[in-house]
Amino acid sequence: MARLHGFTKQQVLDIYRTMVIARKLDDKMMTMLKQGKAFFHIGCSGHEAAQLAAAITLKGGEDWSYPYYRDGAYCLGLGMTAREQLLSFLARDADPNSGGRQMPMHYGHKALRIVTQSSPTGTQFLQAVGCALTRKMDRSREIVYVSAGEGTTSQGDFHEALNWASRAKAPLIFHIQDNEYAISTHRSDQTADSIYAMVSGYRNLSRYDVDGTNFFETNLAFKQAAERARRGKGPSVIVSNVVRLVPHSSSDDQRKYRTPNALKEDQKRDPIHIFEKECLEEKFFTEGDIEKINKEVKIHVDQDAQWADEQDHPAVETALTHIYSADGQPAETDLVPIAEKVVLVDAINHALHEEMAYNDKMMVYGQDIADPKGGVFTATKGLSTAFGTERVFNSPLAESSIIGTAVGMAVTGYKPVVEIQFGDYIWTAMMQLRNEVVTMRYRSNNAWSCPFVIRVPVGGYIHGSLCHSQSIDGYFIHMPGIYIAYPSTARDAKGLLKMACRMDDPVLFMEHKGLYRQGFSATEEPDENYLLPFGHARVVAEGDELTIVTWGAMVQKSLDAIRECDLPSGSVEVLDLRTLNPLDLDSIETSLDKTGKVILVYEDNLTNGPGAEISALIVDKFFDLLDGPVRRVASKDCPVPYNWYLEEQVLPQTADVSEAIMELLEY
Ligand SMILES: Cc1ncc(C[n+]2csc(CCOP(=O)(O)OP(=O)(O)O)c2C)c(N)n1
Ligand SMILES: [Mg+2]
Repeated sequence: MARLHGFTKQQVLDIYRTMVIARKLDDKMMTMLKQGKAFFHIGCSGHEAAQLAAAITLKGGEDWSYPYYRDGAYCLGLGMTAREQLLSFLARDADPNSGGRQMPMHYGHKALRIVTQSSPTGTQFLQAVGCALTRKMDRSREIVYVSAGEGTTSQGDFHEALNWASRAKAPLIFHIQDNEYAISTHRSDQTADSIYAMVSGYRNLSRYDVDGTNFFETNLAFKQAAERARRGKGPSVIVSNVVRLVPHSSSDDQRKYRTPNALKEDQKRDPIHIFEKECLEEKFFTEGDIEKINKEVKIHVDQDAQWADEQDHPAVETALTHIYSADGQPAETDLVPIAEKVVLVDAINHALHEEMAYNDKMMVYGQDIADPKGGVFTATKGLSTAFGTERVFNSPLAESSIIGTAVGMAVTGYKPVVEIQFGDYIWTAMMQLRNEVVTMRYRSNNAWSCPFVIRVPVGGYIHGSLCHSQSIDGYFIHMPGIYIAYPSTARDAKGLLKMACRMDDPVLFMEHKGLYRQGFSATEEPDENYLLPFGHARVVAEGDELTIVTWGAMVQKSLDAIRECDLPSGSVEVLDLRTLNPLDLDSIETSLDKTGKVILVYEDNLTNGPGAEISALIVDKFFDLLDGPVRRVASKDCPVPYNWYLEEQVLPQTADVSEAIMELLEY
């Protein structure tokens, strides 16, 4: 049978038809947008050949894909239907990409293993690395596709991903679709050289620079890269040089920054015409085939668009569903002590050992966490020796890498329990956290989730200065989609961490550095079966005149303050919240019902800190129970200085709490 570059006539016709569907969908959607049926469109016109060259190399449903917003033709090539793309465009309930929750062209399809994509340029890279790492661990032949435009290679995540993928020989293909423009910014303003030149210097990384308007040339590169990845030889970068035949998006007008001539030149490189020309010359198709396919596709796209337009919108009652898993958490188990005393950091270490033994999909990584050091605070000591360096290892010194790869691992069913060495350095991972981790379940309408645990030492009182003393509570309680624990005792730390490892959603697990080895935080050690549910405060001291709501290192400060006040016993009640999400408002209500007065004591700084929110909730919900103003004792709105006399002025001290107690009692 005659073949063109190894393709049969039927295959060539199918590829052509898919390119035409992609093009006609762009046209149709723009028309519908102008009719007011939708609000956003971002097209793949000009990128079709490169994307299909990639798509036919991967197996939808077996291999994994992290496409970007311009990958419409890629998704069609993998098996997504025109109807599914139209449902997304019109934000309908049945849209498998996001159920209408995300803007159009934010692809995601569980059955095809297209992992839900968010909007930031570049966050997909590190997740794809994480996904590829577990594919390798599973000894599978599955490979991972990740794609972006050339402008996006300026993001740090891209370079972090190249580094980790190359180091680990991850089975991954990076597809950089270089249309020379990032919105209006030309490539020459992005990079010193070509993208191909820029990605040199990584061992194990293959590079290809292809004419992305030529399907056959691009496909050859993908075949080689896929074969290499499947044989465990490592990742590849394929830079396909394409043209953007449409403005950046429906909100853009490229005539403002490109000349009519330049736009005309791009039309000459239309990949569909190039494909038609070669197939006609090689007598693989006739003009009649082209005409017939174009006509048929137009009719189908019109019909599909009408069908999609008739489908239901999501029910308004569902607007708040799937922020968290509906499965809840396991119940509390009895506490059976196995040792009389354990310090908090050792309780954490033991919890990790037990959970690693319990769940063979659990992995632990972060900076310096492997033996012989076992973490800068020794929380992870012994783990890499006990469980091997495939499951417990040092990560590169890059927080976005740690969180991004964890997301990618978690979607494949693994349970990363990662460490960010200091809360003060979590900020380089903030894009992953804010726009990926916490939104994944919601934005995919419950199709995808990334349950994993982020352990992070936080807090001051250790003369750690501005960047080893920070409290991060306030930033994280602001974000729906992540559970937050902050234990003050060894017992609670063990029970909550073990629970976190078994939960179905992401968890931020804060550990106060100053409590790690404190005698007052040491407790009896619960056995391996102990699980402590989130959302249950602990009554640390009972009282009926005033309630202190607190957590972390402030629990002991509050107890010390009560002692300093020299009050009759039973005056002040202390609630240790233990988790900041969920918040145990019931326990606060019960306590306030007795005392009528409340002080919130917390280490984060005052303004917009967690106490502001809790205080607002109390005033809103329990106003009738209050006999005085809601008071806050917190850090000053100031960085934490190194000099210990200055440090004392900024962080809340026992005397600050006792003063507040006396004042409020007298109110
Ligand atoms: C982190 C981030 N910054 C800015 C944006 C806004 N933005 C969306 S697409 C884009 C240009 C991307 O260009 P390129 O990577 O070349 O891809 P192309 O659109 O050309 O295919 C920008 C700046 C964003 N989505 N995310
Ligand atoms: Mg571009």
